[in-house]
Amino acid sequence: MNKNNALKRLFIAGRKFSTFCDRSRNPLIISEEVKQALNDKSAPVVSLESTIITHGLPFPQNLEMALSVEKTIREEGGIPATCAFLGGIPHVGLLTDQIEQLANEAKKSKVNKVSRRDIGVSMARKESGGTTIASTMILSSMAGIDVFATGGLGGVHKDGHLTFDVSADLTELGRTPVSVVCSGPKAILDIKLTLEYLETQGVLVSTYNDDLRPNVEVPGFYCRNSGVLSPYSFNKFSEAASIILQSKQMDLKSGNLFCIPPPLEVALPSEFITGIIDDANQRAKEANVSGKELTPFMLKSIAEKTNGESVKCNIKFVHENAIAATKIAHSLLHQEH
Ligand code: PSU
Ligand code: MN
Repeated sequence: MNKNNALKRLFIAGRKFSTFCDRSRNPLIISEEVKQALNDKSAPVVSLESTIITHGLPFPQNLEMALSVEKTIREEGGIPATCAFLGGIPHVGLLTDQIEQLANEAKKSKVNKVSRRDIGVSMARKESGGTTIASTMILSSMAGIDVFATGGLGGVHKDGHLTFDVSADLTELGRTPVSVVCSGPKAILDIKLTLEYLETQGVLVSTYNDDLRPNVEVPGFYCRNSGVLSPYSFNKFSEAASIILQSKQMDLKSGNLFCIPPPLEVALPSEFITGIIDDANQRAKEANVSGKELTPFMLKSIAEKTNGESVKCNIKFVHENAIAATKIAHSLLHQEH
C-alpha cells in the first residue's frame, strides 16, 4: 500500500470512528420531563410499553388505559415514560397527543408491533409502532430507566417445544438490565416452560407476597395462580429495589422480573379461563395464526369470549403493577443516594 492510500484509509477510519462516537447522532427522543427527572434524580421514572395500546387492548379502552396509567404513576409521585416509535423515531416519554395519535393510528391498523428484530426496519421505513416488552426494555436502557411496568410478559407458547414460539421478551430479559414489573407470563402460555427458559437466561423471577402465604406461585396474568412455584418471593418493595441495585453494581447486564398477582376482586378463576384459552388456541391453530400475530389474536378472542371481563381485569392489574413499579423505582432512587 503506498503512503497516500494508507493516509486515506486512516482518514476514513477516523471519520467512521468519530461518527460512531458522536452522541448527538443518538436517535432516541426523550421527553423534557423524563430527561429532567433522570438528570436531577428528582423523581422515580417508570417506563411503559405501547404494544398493549396498539395490539393488546381494543379501542377506546386502550387509550383510556394508557392515559390513566400515566396518571396513576404521577399520583404515586413518579414520572411515566411511555415508549413507542413515531414515524420511525424511537420515543421515551410520549406526550398526551402522541399517545392519542398512536391509539388512533392503531385503530386504522397502521402501526407495527415492534420487538427487537423490528427496530431497524421500522426506523428505516419511518413507520410508527407499539413497543413490546423487549423493545421497551431496549429504549428504557438507552435512556437510563431501570424500572418498567406492564400487564403480562410474553413467553413460551403452548407446544413451544414444537413450534419454537418463544417470545423475544425472554431473551431480552437475559441481555438488557431493566426490571419488568408485571402480572406474570400471559395465561395463554406454557408458564412452566417460560420459567425454565428464564432460568436459563439468568433472569430473577420474584413474586410479591405481602400476606406471607407459603408456596407462592407465579401469577398467570388473569389468574393469581398458575400451578408453577415462583423461584423467589418478596414482601417489601425496598427488597426489589435492593435486588436491582445489587445487580447493577455487579454489572450483570440482565433484567429482573417482578410479578404482582392480580388483585382478588378482578382475578379470573383458572377453571373459568382455562377452557376459554384452550378454545382460543384451537381457533388460532385452525386459522393458521402464528408469529407476532398469535398473542394479539389470543387476547382478542379471550376478550370476546369473556364479554370484556378479561379486558377489565387486564386494565386493573396494569394499574396495580404501575403503582408497585413506582414504589420500587422510588426506593431505588433513595438507595442509590
Ligand atoms: N401485556 C399485556 N398485553 C399485551 C402485551 C403484554 O397485558 O399486549 C404484549 C407485550 O408487548 C409483550 C407482547 O411484549 O405482548 C408479547 O408478544 P409476543 O408473544 O409475540 O412476543
Ligand atoms: Mn411469538
